Amino acid sequence: MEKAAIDALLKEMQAPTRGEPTPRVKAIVDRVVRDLFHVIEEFDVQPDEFWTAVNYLTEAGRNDEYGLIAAGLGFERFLDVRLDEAEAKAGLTGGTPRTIEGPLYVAGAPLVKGEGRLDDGTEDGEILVMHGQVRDVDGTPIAGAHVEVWHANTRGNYSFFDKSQSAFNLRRTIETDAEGRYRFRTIMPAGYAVPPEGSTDTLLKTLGRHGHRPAHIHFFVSAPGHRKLTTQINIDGDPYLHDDFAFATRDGLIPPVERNADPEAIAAAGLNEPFARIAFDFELKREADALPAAEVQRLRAEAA
Ligand code: MBD
Ligand code: FE
Repeated sequence: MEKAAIDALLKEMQAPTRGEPTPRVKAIVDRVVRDLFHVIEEFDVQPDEFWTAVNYLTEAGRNDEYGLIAAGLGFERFLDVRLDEAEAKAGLTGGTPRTIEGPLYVAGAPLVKGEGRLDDGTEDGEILVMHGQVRDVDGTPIAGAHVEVWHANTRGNYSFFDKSQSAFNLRRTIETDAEGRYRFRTIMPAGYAVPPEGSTDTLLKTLGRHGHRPAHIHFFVSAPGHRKLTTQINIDGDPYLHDDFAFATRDGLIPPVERNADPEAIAAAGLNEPFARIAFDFELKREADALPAAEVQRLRAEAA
């Protein structure tokens, strides 16, 4: 088909026939449909192939995998790059780098003050102690900041989505103390892999890709007057550290892991076996006018 003939067809199809369209949504939908028409033409997509794609999308929705697909195809990372650019243009620089939220946050985790334990003690993992300070970009500590933390267990599974784990296992909100400090004890997470034979796995395999993430810990860090930070740290040494299917690894988010087997250090930490320790400080940018919100609205799981 001639391009002009496609566009003539589209013009007819996209003319409003009832009521007032919502201009932004109409402009975007019209553009996406137009681009897809041209893709079908350019690749000579056959009806069977088109309906295979529709069925794929239907099943991906039924499997609740769009969050995974958005991460795996790089959309979530792209949105981060755009937010970074908007902040840089507004003169907001410095601070801890953001990186993607992913689809596995659950709202409503217990709040603890200063420090807490994330694991429920049922799993025999390597003990990890992580601690640090929340500061603004000038280095001033922020007392009362909220550090929301969530991560996978030793099998790479997240509580709530993995019904074998207790409620809010490996999930807490920690409020920083008077010096802006937080500290938690947990177990070392393992890397994540997309559900085998699921929609994302099928797609990635077809694209010649894998669905693995390096071991990581997620954070939302928030305080009044500051840009909400969505970020993660990666566990150094993971084989997928620079081969993340979700493109979330960033310089500045790979803190050293200190392994401690010295009896005195173990006793000083109030433990009775060797442990790993990560020190990591968060720096929040100050909020500014006329910037896209750093707090992203999306459908999230919520547990009581
Ligand atoms: C995860 O644990 C994750 O963090 C992302 C981004 C995607 C899938 C699983
Ligand atoms: Fe994750």
